[in-house]
Amino acid sequence: MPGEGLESEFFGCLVGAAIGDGLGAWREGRGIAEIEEIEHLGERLEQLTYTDDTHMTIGVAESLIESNGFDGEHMVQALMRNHEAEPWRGYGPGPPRIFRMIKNGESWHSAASKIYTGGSFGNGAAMRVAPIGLLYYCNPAKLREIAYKSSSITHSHELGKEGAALQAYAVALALNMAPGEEIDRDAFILKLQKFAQNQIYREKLASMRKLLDEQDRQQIVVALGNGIEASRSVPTAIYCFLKQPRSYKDCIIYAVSLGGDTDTIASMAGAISGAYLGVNAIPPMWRLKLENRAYIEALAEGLCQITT
Ligand code: F2R
Ligand code: MG
Ligand code: MG
Repeated sequence: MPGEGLESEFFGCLVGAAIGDGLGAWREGRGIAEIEEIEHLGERLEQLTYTDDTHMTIGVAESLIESNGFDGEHMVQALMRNHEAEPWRGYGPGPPRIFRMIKNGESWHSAASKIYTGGSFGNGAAMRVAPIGLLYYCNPAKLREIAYKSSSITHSHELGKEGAALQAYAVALALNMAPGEEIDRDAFILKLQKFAQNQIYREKLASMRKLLDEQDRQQIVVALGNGIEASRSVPTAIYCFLKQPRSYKDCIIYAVSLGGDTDTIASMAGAISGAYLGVNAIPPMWRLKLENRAYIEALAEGLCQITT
């Protein structure tokens, strides 16, 4: 187990994302819940079993490590191999269709644009992008380039790619702050606003400032969303982190309490919170229950090694 510093934050990011996924999976597709109900859920579950969010994050991390950076062809193969081994992880409809097309001879460069109108704007690229936020945390231009390229394997719509880039950048911003450093939430939002290239995301980020003191969770869902679309879940995940920046546990419980795409929103919020606070801020009760934790930590270590 790492002490403090960068390695702890890499571990915190990947473990934090997987725990958010494993807890949120129990409420995916359901409505807003009482905070106490989610606290109780986190206590009574014996194992935190992850879903497609973490399964695909693992594929992205494996590929980055094995390729010592981004290699599109390699990442496609890693994502396809993992899906083939465990197709029951609750994948969205799009990626398995794309994997089938590629298996049948379609180029991975064009397959994603053949589903939906203009490609997918689902949150499937954003939910797996944390390793890219970690690896390129010092270089926002490269981070955007690789977030876009990795998204376009399955999510070629502008909103899908931009959601992934924003989520990766939020992870990078969190990693760049010291855990003990008081977070300036307005400055954090402003950096994201400047980075965002799409008006929908810019407007959501702008509205986030006024919502930081809002207590009515229904109002948060109305304003930011809790859906499967990247534009209705990435800003919400960033908001959950900013709502509870000093406590990983409170951040995750808040995210799951919002209902909707809870595994994905809690996973993305957990990646940001874990990158900021480090792995030691994650309750041991949850860490010990996480399925495949040793492997996820080994991937975090591998990413840290190729970054530094
Ligand atoms: N699949 C799920 N949850 C369903 C239930 C799981 C259940 N518990 C189980 O165990 O089986 N969750 C996962 O899917 C989400 C990520 O989805 P992804 O990878 O983005 O999929 P897709 O198909 O690309 O997009 C999702 C939906 O968005 C709509 N959509 C996207 N682009 C569109 C476009 N251009 N036009 C119209 N609609 C578009 C479609 O409805 C897609 O199906 C995560 O929540 C993950 O946890
Ligand atoms: Mg999922
Ligand atoms: Mg989900």
